[in-house]
Amino acid sequence: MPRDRRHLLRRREDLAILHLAVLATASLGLSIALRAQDTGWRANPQTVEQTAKRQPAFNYDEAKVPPYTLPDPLTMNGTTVRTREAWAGRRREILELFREQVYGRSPGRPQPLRFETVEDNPRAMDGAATLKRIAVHSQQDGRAHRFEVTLFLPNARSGPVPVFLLLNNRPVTNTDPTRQERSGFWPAEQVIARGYGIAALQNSDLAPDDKDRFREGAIRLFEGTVSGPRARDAWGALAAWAWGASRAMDYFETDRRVDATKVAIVGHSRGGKAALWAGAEDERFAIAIANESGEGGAALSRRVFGETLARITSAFPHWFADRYKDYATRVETLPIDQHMLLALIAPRALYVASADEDLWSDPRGEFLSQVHASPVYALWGEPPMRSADMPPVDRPLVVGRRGYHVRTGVHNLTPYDWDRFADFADGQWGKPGQ
Ligand code: GTR
Repeated sequence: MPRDRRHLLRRREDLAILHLAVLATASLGLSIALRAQDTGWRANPQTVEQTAKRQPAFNYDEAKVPPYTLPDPLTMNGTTVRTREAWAGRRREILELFREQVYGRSPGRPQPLRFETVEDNPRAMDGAATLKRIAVHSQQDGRAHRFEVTLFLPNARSGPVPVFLLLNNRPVTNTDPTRQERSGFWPAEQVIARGYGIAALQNSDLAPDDKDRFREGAIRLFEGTVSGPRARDAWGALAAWAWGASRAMDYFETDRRVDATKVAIVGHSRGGKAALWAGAEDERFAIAIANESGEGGAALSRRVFGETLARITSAFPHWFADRYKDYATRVETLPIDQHMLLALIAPRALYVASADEDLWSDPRGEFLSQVHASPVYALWGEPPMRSADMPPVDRPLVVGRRGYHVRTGVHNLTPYDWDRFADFADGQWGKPGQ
């Protein structure tokens, strides 16, 4: 790796801000320097104090983040990739590393795969939307698996429409197709009013979120059993949820009312981790959106702040390939870090979101993944996100095909977040017409 590049990757984000401040002091005077320093997000000291008190075993002090060196997404075996063509090969290697070491290897599309329309109601939401409930039937070696996709399409638009697909990790009532229950977690009316389709699948239908039962869905379909030893790179629950997203995409490709070239995969927290993996594995997703995805999602693993690899692999071993836990106490030996997961989305659009009080997910670490994925996006002439660009709360930042915001409040997926996702999609695809 060239020296200047290593230096860039090693330098700490606060140093970058300091650097900016020093430059500004030299050229423009102290007041601007102070302003430059003040603009970006900083955790509220009270939140830091309270969080640290609640979880004394974890680091919440920015000053105590030890220096770390990230692997360079563009460099492999001493060779640095400089073109999009060469990136295709490097991308395959990185994808392989994530399969082997982190999320496990997913099977592809099952044969046969069949879609059944369980409900088709053109007068849903008081006539504002068409509701479709689709059962996705998979078969493998005489075994069968079924899950449902709930899809609302805006009646105000004709022709194929772009769709947001949520991997729902919360109770199924959050995505109630009858709309008797409504939830800010999946504000379907709001998204329909913006001219987009909105869909959801229930993660637990693909893999129950339980370390003893996670094989009882799509994994059993392929492996034929829910017990006994497995390969160390066998797929975990996150990959099974992402696999479900790809099967929903298989359906979208058959529905003339859906523009399958404009599907955004969305997830919150553990669902956000899975959404990123779905976006990495399946290049048909045009936008990937990870809300407060934290450790194992957008947050850099080597940055010791909030949740750690050791904690996540012991609390949720079923989310990952078994091999991932080998890095619990030696995260610096991982051949990848999460900025490289984000880089796998390139050149497609990518939105990362954090919440001000959700320090467990490490907002700055989530933003820095975007920063360090920049050299890969640059292969398409995309402008960089720089560490000094971290915006303050509630001030979304959009740089070319990438976006980021840190919202006021706690760990959750909210109507505010959805409105920003729709803004971002408007910017990428143009505002939906009628
Ligand atoms: C936490 C977990 C996080 C995040 C979160 C969630 O307990 O440590 O990584 O996934 O759950 O999904 O809400």
